[in-house]
Amino acid sequence: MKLIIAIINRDDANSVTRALSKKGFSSTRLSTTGGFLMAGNVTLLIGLEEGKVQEAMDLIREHSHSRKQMIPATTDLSVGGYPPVNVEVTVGGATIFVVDVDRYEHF
Ligand code: 2BA
Repeated sequence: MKLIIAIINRDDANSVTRALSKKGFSSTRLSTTGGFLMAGNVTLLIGLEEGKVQEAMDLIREHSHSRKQMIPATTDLSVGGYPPVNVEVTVGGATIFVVDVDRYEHF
C-alpha cells in the first residue's frame, strides 16, 4: 500500500479531487500553506494500492496547472527611495510525494 501526498494549487483542488473520485480513488483534503509564499494551497492524502499509483499521478498531472505569480522582492532591494521590486515565481503544478504505508486499517 502507498500514500500519495500531493500539494496542489487551491484553484485546481476541486478539479483534481473530482477526477480522482470519478475513477474510484479516495482522498482527504487538507488546507495547507506554502512556507515560501505563505499562500493557501491544498494537500491531498490518497491511500491506494501500488499498482494504481501511476494512474492517480497521471490524473493529478492532467488537472494541475503551473502559474506565474508576482511577489514583492525582499525589502533589501527597496532601500534608497526606490519602490519595491516584484519578482516572478512559477508555482507548480503539483508537488507529489509517494510513501510506503506500513499498516492500513479502515474501520
Ligand atoms: P511555497 O513554499 O509557498 O512555494 C511557492 C513557490 O515559490 C514554489 O512553487 C517555487 O516556485 C517558489 N519557491 C519556493 N521556495 C523558494 C525559495 N526558497 N526560493 C525561491 N523560490 C522558491 P512550487 O515549487 O511549485 O511549490 C508549490 C508548493 O508546494 C510550495 O509552496 C510548498 O507548499 C509545496 N512544496 C514544494 N516543494 C516542497 C517540498 N520539497 N517539501 C514540502 N513542500 C513542498
